[in-house]
Amino acid sequence: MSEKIELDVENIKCGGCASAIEDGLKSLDGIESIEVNIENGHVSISGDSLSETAIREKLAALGFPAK
Ligand SMILES: [Cu+2]
Repeated sequence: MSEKIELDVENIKCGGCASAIEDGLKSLDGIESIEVNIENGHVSISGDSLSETAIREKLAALGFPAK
């Protein structure tokens, strides 16, 4: 079943940050789409059987920890 995870993420400053997040998260299981708002650091992730823990760990490893 499709689900959505919404996170507020630190350190997002430009399109390069958004691309790094999109590329990094795409490798995780179940991810269908990722939307990054550069203005406010909001990240919306849609997919199936998402693991918020795995997503948070990946974001932290990329240098963009979720609040
Ligand atoms: Cu950037």
